[in-house]
Amino acid sequence: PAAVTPTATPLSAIADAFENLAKLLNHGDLPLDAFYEACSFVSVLFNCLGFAFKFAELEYVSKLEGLMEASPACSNLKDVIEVDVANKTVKSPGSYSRNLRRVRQGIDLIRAIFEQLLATDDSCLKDIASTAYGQICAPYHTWAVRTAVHAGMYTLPTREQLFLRLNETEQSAEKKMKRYMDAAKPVIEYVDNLYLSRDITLDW
Ligand code: 1PZ
Repeated sequence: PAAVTPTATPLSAIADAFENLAKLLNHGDLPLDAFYEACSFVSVLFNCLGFAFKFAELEYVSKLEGLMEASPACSNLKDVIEVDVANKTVKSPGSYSRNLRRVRQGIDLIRAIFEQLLATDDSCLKDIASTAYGQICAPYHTWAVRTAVHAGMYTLPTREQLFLRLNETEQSAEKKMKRYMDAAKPVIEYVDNLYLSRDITLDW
């Protein structure tokens, strides 16, 4: 009988993409195109959440596309910061560096959601997602956005439905979520250091 190869699922694609990104970190600056590609895989997660998070997807995608407009002038993420530092536009609405900060918050939010999913077997995603959102994004979001996100939390699927939609079981998802968490961590730290090394604080 032919060897059974495990089917690629959205979660394995996300874990693979971030592991490749983490490997690139060992070779110096992160290329913008590789970062963009890995961050694009995240979009499939939104499809599992339902209509209430459509606005989150549109927001995330628009920040990612805005960041990619820095190419080809900027070939890596360090150049992106350099350009905005030179133009004094690091925190300006819609700037590359601001979009990079927002995308970074998105991939960190997913890391925190996975962390919460692994920490509890709670079947209700509302508490899991609220805790992660409160830690990672809420401090930087306006009252209007926090209110909309809070309302959306009541429409989330159950944990079982989420894994089913991702074509995973509790067991198969666990490994992949851990792989993503391990790979995303150094990538997030790298992005943070791009700002910190230019004396830009991360309180926004
Ligand atoms: C399985 C559990 C799922 C939980 C889902 C939790 C989703 C939280 C969604 C947060 C939506 C925030 C939408 C709007 C944010 C805006 O305030 C900022 C504005 O940035 P500015 O224009 O001031 O520079 N936009 C962003 O931060 C863009 C990225 C937000 C989306 C991150 C979502 C990450 C992935 C969620 C998991 C699928």
